[in-house]
Amino acid sequence: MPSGTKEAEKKIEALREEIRRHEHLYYVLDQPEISDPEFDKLMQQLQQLEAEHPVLITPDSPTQRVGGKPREGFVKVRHSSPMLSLDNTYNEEELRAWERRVHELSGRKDVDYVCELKLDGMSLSLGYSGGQLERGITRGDGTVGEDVTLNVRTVRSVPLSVAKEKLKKAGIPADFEVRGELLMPIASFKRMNDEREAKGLSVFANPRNATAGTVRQLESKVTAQRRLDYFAYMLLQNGRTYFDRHSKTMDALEAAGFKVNPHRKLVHSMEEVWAFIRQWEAKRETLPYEIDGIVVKVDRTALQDELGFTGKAPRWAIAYKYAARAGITQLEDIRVQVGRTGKLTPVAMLAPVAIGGTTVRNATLHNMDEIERLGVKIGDWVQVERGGDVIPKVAKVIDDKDHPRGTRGFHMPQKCPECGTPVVRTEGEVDYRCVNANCPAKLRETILHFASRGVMNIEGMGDALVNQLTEHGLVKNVADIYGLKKDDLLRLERFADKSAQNIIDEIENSKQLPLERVIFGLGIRMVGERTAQFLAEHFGSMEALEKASVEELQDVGEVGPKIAESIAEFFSIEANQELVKRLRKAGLTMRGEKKERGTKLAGKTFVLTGTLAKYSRDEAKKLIEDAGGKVTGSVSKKTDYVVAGTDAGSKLDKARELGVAVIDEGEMERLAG
Ligand code: 0OX
Repeated sequence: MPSGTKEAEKKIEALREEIRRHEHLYYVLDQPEISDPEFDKLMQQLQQLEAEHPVLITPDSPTQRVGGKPREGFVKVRHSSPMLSLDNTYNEEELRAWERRVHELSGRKDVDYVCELKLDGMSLSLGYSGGQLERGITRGDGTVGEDVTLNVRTVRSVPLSVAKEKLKKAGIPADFEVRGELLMPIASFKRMNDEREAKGLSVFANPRNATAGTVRQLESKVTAQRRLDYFAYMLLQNGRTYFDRHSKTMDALEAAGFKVNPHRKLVHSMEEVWAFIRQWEAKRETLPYEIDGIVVKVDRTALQDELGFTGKAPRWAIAYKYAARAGITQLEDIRVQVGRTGKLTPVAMLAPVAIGGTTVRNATLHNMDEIERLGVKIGDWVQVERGGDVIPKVAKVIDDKDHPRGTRGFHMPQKCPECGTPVVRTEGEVDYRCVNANCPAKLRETILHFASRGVMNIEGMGDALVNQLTEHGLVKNVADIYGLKKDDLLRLERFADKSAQNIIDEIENSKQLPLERVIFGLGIRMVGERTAQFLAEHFGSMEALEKASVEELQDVGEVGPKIAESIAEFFSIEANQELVKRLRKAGLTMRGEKKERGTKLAGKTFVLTGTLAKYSRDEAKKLIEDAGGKVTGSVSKKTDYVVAGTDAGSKLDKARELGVAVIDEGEMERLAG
């Protein structure tokens, strides 16, 4: 080993330990001690050191969570012992019957139980050897599952390795298997669906489906972005339960650094079990993930073994399922709602039905694809579900002799239900949209966006004011904001002289904000903050932007064909042209500094893959774009260069397949000058 390497090795290992500690604090205990940027800095330091000493990279390094995709899909693997599922009970009587059977079969009445939340995800086995994570396997049919190791490694609450001392302290052997529940927290689920929707992709129906879909997709980088979580609840050695009590297993797993659900309780009677069930029925909505019931387990392993199992479920554990928050009702009509971006969402108008304590009158049908998937017609009886704080949705059509089918099919309207402008569906996209900037339904959301902090920054123009302004017809589009007088505001409810003047001042000040803010404020679909900035820099004026053709728009680094079309479409509409004209007249900034980006890479398209040593993704992107190049996400024949760092995945394979030039970051720097 060269001198200095020993030194580096020490430094690297210390850094890894520190990062692992912070990962544990953040992802397992939910008690971070440092900020995200501080954590990122540690990771960057480690990445840098590892890039300088690639021989020192080990698979359990925190930098090695994401790693390409399995070459031949998911391999089938036999479980060490069957992965059992749970029998369900739905009421107190059934639960008592289960207890009676436990008493009868064991010949004793003083049985200890552990109550746990029944997490609504999918069960997953983790194999560790010498303290290192070797394999993640799905349940499959219980006997044979699929090897999803590469994806499981991206789940931050799953330890890639557990230190020997830690295992020893927890009383766990070096070779062991953990079983538990993989799930997607509600917030991750919502964010993912929002992103998919924005991209015109189909949405997942619930977090459980999303979990299964995520762990079974091939690209581990995608799994990493989706933020799954894992709770451990079983510890095995050679397929057998290791500790003599389940409660000990849970404590030991926790001590070893696994995430174990804190909402568990060792109890000594069915009364206590019942109290736990009642308590969580009321509190389930407060959890950041979905549960569908409570699991009750016999605590003593010896007793578990005595009780054994039937078919696929143990006799020593039972699930108590909460009444599904679902109801059956008739679909009276389907109406169409228009959002800020003009997206048309079909909404089910239902005969009122009580679900989990609230009366549900409408539910989302997401989009036309979903309506087709459900095969739903107006007049149908449908099952409506309400999960977490997710909006109610139509889950399925009921089709039996008591529930005759409806007859009226639904079609998306050809004109916007609010303003009559013809509706547009871009090829290859799921959603239909109204593209009229003055559409009243879009108005409220559009004004809020325009006035918000990162945009025109009109402080005080929030929900309450915008509601009043639109209701009174004072603001019919964003240009009307600049015609508002203090008197107009004073006539509104609860408006004092001082606050009215403040708003007028805020409006006046917003005129000074740069061109990119105005472009962003227009709310052109697919034009976010960054794209707006690129457009402003490239065209230098609103006028030039308005006149740009779809081809010219694509000369801008960030802009692909879809965005270009969306922009051109926006400016082709007369109402939008009129709007810009009025904003100009009101004195908003319509010119900006044209920033000449370099031309060394003009017309060249790059794809970045793997981890670069000197640059973050964003930095590399900026370097290329500043030199006039363009960075896209996927490799095609049109790609000029693939910049590959360490751990480059499928994009590298694709580049080789297509004969696209593969370069390293040094070469990238050289090209960019
Ligand atoms: C859950 C959950 C699932 C152990 C033997 C049969 C079922 N969804 O939260 N399964 C189990 O236990 C296995 N426990 C749980 N908490």
